[in-house]
Amino acid sequence: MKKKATASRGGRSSSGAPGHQTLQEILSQPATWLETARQFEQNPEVHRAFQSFSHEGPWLFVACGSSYYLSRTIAAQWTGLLQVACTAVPASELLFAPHEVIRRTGAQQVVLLSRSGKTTEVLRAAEWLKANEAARTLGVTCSESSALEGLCAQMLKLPWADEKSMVMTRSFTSLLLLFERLGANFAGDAGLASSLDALPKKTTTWLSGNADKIRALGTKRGFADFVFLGQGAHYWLAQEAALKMTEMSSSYAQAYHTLEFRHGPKSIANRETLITFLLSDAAAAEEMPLIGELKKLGAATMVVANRATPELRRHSDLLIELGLDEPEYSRMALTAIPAQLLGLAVSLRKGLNPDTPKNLTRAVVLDPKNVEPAKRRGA
Ligand code: F1P
Repeated sequence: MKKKATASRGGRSSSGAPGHQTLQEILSQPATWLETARQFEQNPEVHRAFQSFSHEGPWLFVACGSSYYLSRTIAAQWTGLLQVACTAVPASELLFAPHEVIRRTGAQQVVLLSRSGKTTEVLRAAEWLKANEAARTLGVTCSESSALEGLCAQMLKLPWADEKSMVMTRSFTSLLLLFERLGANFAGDAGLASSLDALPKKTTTWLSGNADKIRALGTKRGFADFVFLGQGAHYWLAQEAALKMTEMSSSYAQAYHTLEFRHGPKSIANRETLITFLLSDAAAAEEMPLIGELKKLGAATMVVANRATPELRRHSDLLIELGLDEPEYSRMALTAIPAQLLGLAVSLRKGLNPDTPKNLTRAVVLDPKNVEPAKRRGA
């Protein structure tokens, strides 16, 4: 039998067993969300950060990696919730085509989102915006102090949501929930705000009934590659899920709009492929037949749905039911958790350590001598 790779290949996390830190951070999400809600309600710093921003748009989010997919998820929700133009770009896009991005988005309010507050591309984007007085800027980070602070008009910090591990898990969902709360406030949607209040307790119950099932799927069977599918805002959670799987387990993972998968990528479906569906209320009826089609091609399927149906049970190797009465927006943070647990399990099965993934660092900080200083318009 092939000798199992030793965990030492991935290095040991400071807290002992490989993946221990990441697992604790994943399981701490309900408590972290409660603290986020408390801070949103009671912390004057949080209120001050938002005071000079209006619910009128257009809004632009600028970020990298998981923070970019988080920004896209928020922007997709706010466009519907606030009925304003709201989008997100990778920081590098603003760097290399600033006038095109500002003109295309009409952005007057820009959120620069960086867990570390150290990512060079985000800092350079903030420098350009400041040098060109291009928009009102809000820096958002989980670091107590960072270079981002001096570059933005307002700062919002969530240190309680930061991770020690490399990959973003609770910081991703806590930031998402904070902006969902802000969106609910801006929209005067008390129903959404109260449904967000219910989430931490329901997620604690959900974790006790589902975390082990998801980890078992990733532990028991080896897969050559992973696909994550979603429509609308769920597409951006699918992108984040694919990034989690790649970061934690050094596996091949791709994300598509669910129905786009038929238009070519479907050719990879086989026994060694695990395809995860993040079903959305709007598209579920049309996404459902694709699950059966891919099962017929031999692929394994994990389906994350709010409510189970006999048909979903029939076509899912693992059907994960959220089971919440809350509106879809407030289910998004919970929808992000299955991929976090799956990535952790696959990483450990491969003898890696998701606390300290291969080739990666917590933030991409580039050597200053290779970085162009921000230029003023026409300079
Ligand atoms: C952005 C980021 C992370 C990624 C990795 C490298 O970091 O791309 O999303 O998981 O940690 O950095 P940040 O700007 O949000 O700190």
